[in-house]
Amino acid sequence: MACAGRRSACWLGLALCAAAAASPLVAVAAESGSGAAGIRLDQLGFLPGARKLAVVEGHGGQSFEVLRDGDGAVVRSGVLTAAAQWAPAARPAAVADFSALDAPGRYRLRVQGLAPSDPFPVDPQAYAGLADAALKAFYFNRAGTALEPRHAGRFARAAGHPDTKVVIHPSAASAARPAGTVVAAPGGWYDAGDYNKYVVNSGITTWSLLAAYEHYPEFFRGRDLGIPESGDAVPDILDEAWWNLRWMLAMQDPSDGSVYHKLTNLAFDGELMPAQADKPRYMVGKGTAAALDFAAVMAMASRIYAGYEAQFPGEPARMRAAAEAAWRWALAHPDLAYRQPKDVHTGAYGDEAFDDEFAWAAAELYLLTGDEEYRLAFGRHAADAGVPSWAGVGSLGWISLAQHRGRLPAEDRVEVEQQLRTLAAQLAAQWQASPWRVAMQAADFRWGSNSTVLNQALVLLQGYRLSGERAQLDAAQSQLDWVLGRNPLGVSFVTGQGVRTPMHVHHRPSHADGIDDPLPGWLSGGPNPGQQDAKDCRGVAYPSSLPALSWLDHGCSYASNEVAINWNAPLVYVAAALQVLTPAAP
Ligand code: 9MR
Repeated sequence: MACAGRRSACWLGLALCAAAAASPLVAVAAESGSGAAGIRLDQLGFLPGARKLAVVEGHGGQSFEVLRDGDGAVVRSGVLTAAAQWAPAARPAAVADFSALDAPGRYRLRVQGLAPSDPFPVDPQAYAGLADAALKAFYFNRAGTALEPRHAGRFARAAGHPDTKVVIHPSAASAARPAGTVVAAPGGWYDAGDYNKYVVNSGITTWSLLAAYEHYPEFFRGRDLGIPESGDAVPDILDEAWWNLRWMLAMQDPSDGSVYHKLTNLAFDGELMPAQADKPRYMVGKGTAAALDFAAVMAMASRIYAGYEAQFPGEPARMRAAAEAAWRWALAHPDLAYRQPKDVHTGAYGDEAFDDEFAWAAAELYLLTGDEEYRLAFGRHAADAGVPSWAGVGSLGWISLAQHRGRLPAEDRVEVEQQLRTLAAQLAAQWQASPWRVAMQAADFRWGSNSTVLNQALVLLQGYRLSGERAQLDAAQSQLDWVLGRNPLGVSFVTGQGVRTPMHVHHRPSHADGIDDPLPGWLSGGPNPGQQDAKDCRGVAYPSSLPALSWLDHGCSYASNEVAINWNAPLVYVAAALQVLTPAAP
């Protein structure tokens, strides 16, 4: 991936500009990396009934106090757990539990010998604004449309990437559409910090948003995101998802049901605004993963938008037909991996194993059609549930089946519940055993680690919904806490949400718009000791190579500080789910 410093002044001389570009945040990280003591907690605070934990790092204290912000009155006190070493950050950590604090207000934590914590609220709507912002971020990544001031405010911009003249690349040619054919596939979301559009990653992303709606419809029905469709008869989350679904439909070759792998440039765009980035665009590759992810999403969307037939006339049927055609194509091409052509240098999203995609698509098609063929296919392809990722989508099928378990034969219902409950129990045990109270293990810190944190939470929430076991809800809360500041860097990883937030995400419009603040509501990828961007970040040192500290708030750092739609989608899910599921009282 191409990389550049965030500001144009940094574009040419990363080594020279490193010191100037290092935000206060990097200074905080470096200090933390050297073993600074401190109190880390969720910078957006807590719902009154939530489990409320903070972590005290690198300190021998035994007790803590909760102060009311403002007059400093001590409203609670408690005992810290014994400090224990946590390998991913190699620092001792002790836990403060102040769950009984349930009166709405603003507070700080105090431990003798340390600076008081950031102020934090206890608020019955603690995560509603977060869910809105994380969803609005998708609007900010809409391709092929101008963002108007009344929806985008100071982030308004001209349209780019119309994608009305997309060239079929030789890797995607068919008899009906030979290489060089020009087709249209406008709309959709830019994938991430780059301006390309990838079907595989759109798959899990769109599922996560549609699942959020399907699981918590009341929460989403009432919300006004300030997008162009706000105020119509459709929940904004479904309007936003439709922006991408309409594009995805155009990614299918109508002659045979196959699906293009991606719509991209040959190489990544420079650090330009969309309207300035006008390189030719291509349909690149076809494959089993794209076809099955497409089939799964279209089947799910057909089921959900059937409730809005009046607003989307004919679309549920069109999506069903598209899903079935893609499924049939995949049956005939069950093992076609995407291979990056030599002249193409954009993201690969390559996958070699397709049982999980088959299982997911079969689950969604079964729920849509009730056809035994799909139930049997699910049984043939499904493996034990795991934490979802763009390459590992089998659990999305388990979760959709669980949502509709009342319609399943009894023995299937038992199996579906058991799969998700077993995985959630395992994650809750990891959470309980961790000195940081987070389910993440050292090996989980890879590219996009913050999305792993949130997808673990998403699974924990399924366990809680099925079993009512409070520890699973508490563990999910802790995972969100991690992303919002209860981590060894003391950073809330969501732009604009919290006290110390990323300022230099790898995101082209955030670089190129000339506005200091990044686009709001975006989750930074998170600590990644792989540091695959080191060659593009010359002169800008990561603060640490430890798994949980290996993060760099610099525009060069696509491996730790990019944003991506598949990382934001579980943030929307988890924020909404905790807002809905957390009991009113502790
Ligand atoms: O999220 C992807 C990560 O799992 C891979 O390790 C990485 C390298 O292949 O690519 C990530 O996806 C990127 C995609 O290829 C292009 N758009 C930006 C994505 C996030 O960095």
